[in-house]
Amino acid sequence: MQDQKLRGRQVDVVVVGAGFGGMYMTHLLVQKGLSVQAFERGDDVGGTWYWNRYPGCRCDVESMEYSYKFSDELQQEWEWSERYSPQPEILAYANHVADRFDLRRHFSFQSSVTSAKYNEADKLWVVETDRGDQVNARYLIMATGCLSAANIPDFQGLDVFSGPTYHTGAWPKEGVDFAGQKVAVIGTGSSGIQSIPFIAEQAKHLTVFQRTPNFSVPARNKPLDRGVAASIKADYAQFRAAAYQQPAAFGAHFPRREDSVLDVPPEERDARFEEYWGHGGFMFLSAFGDIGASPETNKFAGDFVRKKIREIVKDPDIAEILCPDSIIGCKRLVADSGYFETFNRANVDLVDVSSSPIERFTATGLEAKGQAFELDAVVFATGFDAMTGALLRIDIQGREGLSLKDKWSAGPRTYLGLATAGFPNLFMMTGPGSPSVLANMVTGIEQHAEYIAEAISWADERDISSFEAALDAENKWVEVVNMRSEATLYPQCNSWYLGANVPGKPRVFMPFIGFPDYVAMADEIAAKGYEGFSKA
Ligand code: N01
Repeated sequence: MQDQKLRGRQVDVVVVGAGFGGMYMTHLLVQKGLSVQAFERGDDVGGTWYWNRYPGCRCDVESMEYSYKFSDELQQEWEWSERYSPQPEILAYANHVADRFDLRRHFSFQSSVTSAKYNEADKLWVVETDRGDQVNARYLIMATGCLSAANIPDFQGLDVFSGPTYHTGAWPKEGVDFAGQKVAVIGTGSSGIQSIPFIAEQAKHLTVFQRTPNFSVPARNKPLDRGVAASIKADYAQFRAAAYQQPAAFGAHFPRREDSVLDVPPEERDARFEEYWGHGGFMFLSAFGDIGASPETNKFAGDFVRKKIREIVKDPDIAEILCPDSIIGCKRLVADSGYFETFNRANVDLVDVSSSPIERFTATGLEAKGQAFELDAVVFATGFDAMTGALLRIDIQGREGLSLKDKWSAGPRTYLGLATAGFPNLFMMTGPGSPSVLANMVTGIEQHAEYIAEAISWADERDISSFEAALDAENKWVEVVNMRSEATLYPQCNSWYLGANVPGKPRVFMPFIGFPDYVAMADEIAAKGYEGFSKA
């Protein structure tokens, strides 16, 4: 952390965030000779992987894919140890990248950006932090992450609970020792499902409060086969290029089937599901081509997982509570390591709070379903104010004092998920309206960073000082994003993709579905002189 406040410093670009997005963005801009001031609220780099240190945290995109491809030296020299990387290893990788490309010198750490206001007369963004910094910049790039604004529901009496509480997305650096404790985990999304088996092993007793059962498939994590890693590295460019053509920018190495369940005889259907279940991870949803679009096929996939849950969980009543009756893949599928098996442990209880919510916290625990639960510690695995939360918690004002919060009061509106009308020279990395959370995040980040850096160079070469999404282009883009989601089953459940997990948040499907199509459309827009952006 630096001691000196930055007052009145002027730079070409302010970048907000030191996750994978902010780091690569900063690297590219500096390489182009632009002056950059970057801010980060944590005390070091890593973003998501800096904050999410909960036990069991690991990536569910495979290691050889969940990494930068911009530097061949980097991808050749780094050795991943497991099929799916654990959080400490990804954080070590982020630190390695920061060291290797000397990125930290551009960042002020422990500095949260509180406001960013566009000064139209000077065509400058005025950016302020909670440390009292004030920096002016021609461009503002928000690399604040899609899942970085923690959501802790407004539980009655939470302030009177005397024990410690933790959010999975803001886990203490020094770790937490639950040995001998009675612990509650609230929430059964990816973070809950990953952490529950580990907390169960450590705690004296664990109570899991589940509002909605979630579909989860085995990750089948294992040590990364060195031969496999070497063969990928022998032609990493080809491996990356194949992934780039996949709908979610990963998973080219295992077949993505195009046929429908309805095209194959029942015995073949089950064998297919079994094969994909055995492979592990998200590829389960690629066992048939229409799992995400056909309710009938989707039900077959869901039935298969429900059958597996009933086989794994010994107590039939608990198994029923754990069986989702929803659309598989509609909420984000989870890849787990021993999640359902955890409910066979004698020290684990499951409480279904789907029909009657947690009533209140007390000094010694919480009350739900008319019952008191004595607790030493509580883990909120309650997710995030996704995609818009990190942006809207900052007071961002564009032309004529228009606030982003007001502009997006009925849901986010962007052009390409990169820019929004009324906010010149503001770019969002992996913003709403871009593939973002429905693609390999690192690949999406690289594509956005390169696109933004090129757009700024292009504008600078033409002495363009104001580069802004045009309203009609934005309106058309929002329609495209909506149309693509409506062709799928995604809008039919209460997922965070729709903002449904945060009370009062407008219900809008936020990500763009289909990475390759997105890249093609974005490239065509650039080739046509950044069509749909107003330039002055
Ligand atoms: O959050 P979530 P997450 N009372 O929103 C429940 C990424 N990620 O942190 O479903 C009781 O999915 C809520 O219930 P419901 C990944 O993209 C990736 O787990 O809303 N419960 C739900 O069960 C993921 O999707 C990785 O009814 C309440 C849970 O809390 C995203 O982050 C690892 C409640 C929140 O689940 C978010 O995952 C971890 C209440 N009042 C995360 N409010 C990997 O790469 C909420 N809940 C592996």
